[in-house]
Amino acid sequence: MQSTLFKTAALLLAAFCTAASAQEVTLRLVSAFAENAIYVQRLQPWIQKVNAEGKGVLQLNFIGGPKAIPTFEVGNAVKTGVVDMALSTGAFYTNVMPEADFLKLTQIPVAEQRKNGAFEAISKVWNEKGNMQYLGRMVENQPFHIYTNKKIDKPDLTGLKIRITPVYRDFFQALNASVITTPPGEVYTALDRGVVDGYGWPIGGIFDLNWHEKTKFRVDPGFYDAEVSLIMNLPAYKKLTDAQRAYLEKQLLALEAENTFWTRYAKDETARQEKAGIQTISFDEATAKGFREKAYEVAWAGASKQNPEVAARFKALFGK
Ligand code: 173
Ligand code: 173
Repeated sequence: MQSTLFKTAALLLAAFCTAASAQEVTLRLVSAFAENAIYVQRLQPWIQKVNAEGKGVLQLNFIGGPKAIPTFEVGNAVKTGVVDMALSTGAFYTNVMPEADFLKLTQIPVAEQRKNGAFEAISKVWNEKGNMQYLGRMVENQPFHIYTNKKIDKPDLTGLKIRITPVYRDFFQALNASVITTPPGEVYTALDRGVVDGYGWPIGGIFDLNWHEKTKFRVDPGFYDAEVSLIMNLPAYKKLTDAQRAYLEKQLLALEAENTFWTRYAKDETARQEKAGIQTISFDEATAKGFREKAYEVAWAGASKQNPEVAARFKALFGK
């Protein structure tokens, strides 16, 4: 009698647990940037918050950085559902869709992109071409720069070997550089061995992997805006319940609301570079203006070549 009661209770408990866990989903998340990169450092507390507040609804399981999945393979892992979610920049998954790299060309904050239709336009392309949901952008106000060990006195990289990703390719080639694509994890070694004379990177983050030890100059002004976003496998996203999707959305908006950090960080990192002895190379006003204009011109021309229809749609929505 007692054992029957026990069995019934155990069965009921098991059924309850199944029902409860059907409402809680655990998503596997990787990062295309190494775990000590600033972007991942800032993602960690958010993951903890999502998990603390999302008990019984949604949990995130952070798998790791490029050691788990190499930087340039993260996009495909999301597309095919090997992982559910990733922190990446579009330049790392142009192998999935060349349009991914267009996001560096936004000149308005993500909050505004959500209002003016840009975010929706991006989402549509990510759904259709990447089998992905574009979730949210966690980095903005981080312009890219040229960092070099050879002094230049005009915007001309003739004779310089520069480490790039797709972000910089068209522009640096237009400046006559010879270019080598590497993930961030290989930059230090490339500098150390003299394989490259310099590299492209945003204003912040060069201290995270000690690149400052191998960097003499930063070229001003910066150009574009580093885009680092969360992306998700589309079938996994569609499988979420309404409550799970709403919860995720709420947390993504909270993450984006923290983006005011980046303006301050850009200022701090600029000062830190100066303190570390990195000299600024700058041009006269007209040359600087031409340099920035050329950066955008060349990039939009490249985008139009990749996908004229999407480039035109984005360009109309990404500008100030
Ligand atoms: O892959 C990396 O090594 C990486 O993303 C990175 C970049 C800068 C600082 C630290 C890590
Ligand atoms: O690796 C890179 O230089 C790059 O493309 C990038 C993009 C966004 C943020 C940081 C780096």
